[in-house]
Amino acid sequence: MAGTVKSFQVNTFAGGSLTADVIKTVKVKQGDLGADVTSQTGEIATVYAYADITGNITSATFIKTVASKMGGLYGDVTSQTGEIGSLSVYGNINGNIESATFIKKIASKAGGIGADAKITALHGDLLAVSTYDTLAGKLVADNLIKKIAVKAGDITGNVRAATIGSVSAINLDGAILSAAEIGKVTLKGNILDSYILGGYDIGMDGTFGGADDLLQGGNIKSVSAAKGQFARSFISAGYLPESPDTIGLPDAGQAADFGSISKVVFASKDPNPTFDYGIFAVTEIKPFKIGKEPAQTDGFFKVEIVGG
Ligand SMILES: [Ca+2]
Repeated sequence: MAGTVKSFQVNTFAGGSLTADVIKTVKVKQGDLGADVTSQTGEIATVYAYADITGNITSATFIKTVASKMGGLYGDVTSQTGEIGSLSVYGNINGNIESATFIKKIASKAGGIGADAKITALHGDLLAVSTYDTLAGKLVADNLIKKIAVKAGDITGNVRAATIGSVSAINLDGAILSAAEIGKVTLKGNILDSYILGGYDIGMDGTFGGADDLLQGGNIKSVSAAKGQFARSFISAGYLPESPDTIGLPDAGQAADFGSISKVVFASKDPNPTFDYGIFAVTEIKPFKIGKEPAQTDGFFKVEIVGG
C-alpha cells in the first residue's frame, strides 16, 4: 500500500501484513495482532492490540507508541533510523526491540522480559525499563540506561550502557551489569552469581567476550542488598576479576587506570565459597561492614585494591 494509512481499526488481525509509506494508527480492538506492520518511508505512530502482538513491527523512521492491553510482545519491534517512544504491554516481552537511536520507555505491567529478548538503543539512551516479573534478557544502550525497575522478580540477564542510573529488583541472580558509571543498585534479596562491573564493558552484544569487550576505568556509587547474601559475585571497578565465567577473556585479572566503589551494603556472604569472589577496585573501596564486622578479605572472599 502506497501513501499513508491514517487509521486502521479491526477487531482481529491474525496474519498477513500491513505495509505503507507511513502508518498513523493500527488498532486491534479484540484479539491478537499477528500481522507484520511495516512503514517504508516514514514513521509508525501508534500500534495497539488488545491481546498479544506476534507480528513484527518495522518502521523506516521512528515508532511513537506500541501497546498491548492484555497481552505480551512476541514479535520484533524495529525503528530503522529514528527512536522508539513508548512500548508497554501487559504480559511478557519475548521479542527483540531495536532502536536506531534512543528508546524512552519499555514497560511490562504483569510480566517480565524473556531470556531470548534483546532490547537495544543503538545510538542513544534507554531511559526507563519497568517490569513486574523477572528480567532475563539483554538490555543494551550506546549511552545512558537511566532506570531499571523490576517490581517482583529478579534480574537474571545482562545490562550494558555507558552509564547506568538506577537498578532495582528482588535478586540479582546470574546477572551482569556493565557500565563505566554505575549509580544506585538496590536489591530486596540477594546478589548471587552476578557481576557488577564499573568500567569493564561487555559491549553491545550484551555478553562476555567478542571484539566489543573493553577494559576501562569506572565508578560504582552504591550497591545495596541490605537483607541479602552476597555469593559467587563480583562488584568491581576498573578491573575484570578472574572467575569461572571470565577465564579466557584477554582482560581477566587486568586493571585499568582508575576505579572506585563508594558504597556497598549486604547482610551476609557465601558460607561455602569454592572460588575467589568479592569487591575489587583500582583506586578506592569505601570501608563497609557485613553485619557488625568491617568487610575485609577472608579466605575466598576478597576486598581488594588491585593493579597500580
Ligand atoms: Ca561482548
